[in-house]
Amino acid sequence: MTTLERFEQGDIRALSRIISYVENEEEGYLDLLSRLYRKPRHAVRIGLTGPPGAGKSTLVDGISRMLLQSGNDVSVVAVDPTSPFTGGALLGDRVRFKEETTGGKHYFRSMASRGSSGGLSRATDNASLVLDAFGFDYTLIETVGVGQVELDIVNNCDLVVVILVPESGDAVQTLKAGLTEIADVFVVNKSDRPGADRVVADLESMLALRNQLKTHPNAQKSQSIPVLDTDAVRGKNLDSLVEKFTNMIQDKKNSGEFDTRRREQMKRKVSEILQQRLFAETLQKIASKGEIDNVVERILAGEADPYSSAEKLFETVNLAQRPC
Ligand SMILES: Nc1nc2c(ncn2[C@@H]2O[C@H](COP(=O)(O)OP(=O)(O)OP(=O)(O)O)[C@@H](O)[C@H]2O)c(=O)[nH]1
Ligand SMILES: [Mg+2]
Repeated sequence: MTTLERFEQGDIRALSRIISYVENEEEGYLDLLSRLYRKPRHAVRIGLTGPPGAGKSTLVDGISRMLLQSGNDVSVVAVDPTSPFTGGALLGDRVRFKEETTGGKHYFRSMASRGSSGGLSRATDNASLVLDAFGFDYTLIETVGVGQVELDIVNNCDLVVVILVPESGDAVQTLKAGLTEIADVFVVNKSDRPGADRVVADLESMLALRNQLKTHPNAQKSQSIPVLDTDAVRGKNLDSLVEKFTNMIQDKKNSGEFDTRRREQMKRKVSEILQQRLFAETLQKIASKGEIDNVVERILAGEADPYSSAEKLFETVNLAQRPC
C-alpha cells in the first residue's frame, strides 16, 4: 500500500511522513499538494502568537483538551523559527499522537527553520493543508514572537489569538508591534501574577481609542476584539476563551467574513507564487544575456546609475515578450 493510501485510511505514520515530504519539498510534492487541495476539508485554523515564555504551549494544551473533550480531532503545529532542524533524525521529538479516551484524536507536530522566512510560512501552510485533508477539525498553530515570519504564518489562519503576560507592561508597545492589526482575540495569560488587570485595562482602552478614530481602517474590526485574562496552568478562563473563539468563528461563518478572509488568503497565495515565478524567470532571462555585468561596470565607471540601468534591463525582457 502506498503512503498516500495509508494516509487516506487514517494512518498516523503516513500522515507524519507526508508532512515531512511537503515540509522538505521533496520531489513530486507539488503533485501531492495538488491532490490534497481537491479533497474535502473543513479544519478551522487558529493561530496563537505572543512573546517567548508567555504560556502559549500551556494554553494550546488546555485549549486542545477542551476541544478534544467535545469530540473534536485536534492537531497542533508548533513553529519555532529559531530552531535549526536538519532532517528526519529528530522526528520522534517533533511528533506526538494520542487518541484521547474521552474524545477525538490529538496530533502534535513541530516545524523548524526552513532557511528563509517565506519557506517556513509556506511549509506551515502546506503542513496545515495536509492535516486538514487528513480530517482534523482544528489546527492550532503556535508561533513565537511578532516578527514578519509570525505575521506571515498567522495571516493564513482563520482566527488569531495574541497572548500577552502582565510583564508585557506598557500595552502601547503592543500597538507598535502591529499586534492589533492581526489579533482577533487578546489573551492576558499568567493572570495569577500582579499587573494582569492593568494590561487588560490598557488593552481595552487602546481598542476603545482606536474605535473612536473612525478613519482607521481597522476601526470596525477592533470593535469586536475581546480581551480575556487566563491562567493556563490552573485553567482559569480557558472555557470562556474556547467558547469565545468558537462563537466568533460561527459568527464569521454566518456573516460571510470567514469565506472572505479565506478568499483573500488564497488570492495572496496565488499572487505570491506568481510573483516568485515571474521574478525568477525575468531575472534568469536578464542574467542569461550577461548584461548585468556590463551594467555594473558602467555604473562603477560613473557612466550609469542602478535605477535606470535596471529599468532598461527590464524593458529588454518586456519588449522581447511582446507579440509582434
Ligand atoms: N504562573 C503562571 N505560569 C504559567 C502560566 N501559563 C504558563 N505558565 C508557565 O510559564 C512557562 C512557559 O510556558 P510555555 O507554555 O512553555 O510558554 P510558551 O509561550 O509556549 O514558551 P515558548 O514556546 O518557549 O515561547 C512554563 O513554566 C509554564 O508552566 C500561567 O497562566 N501562570
Ligand atoms: Mg511554546
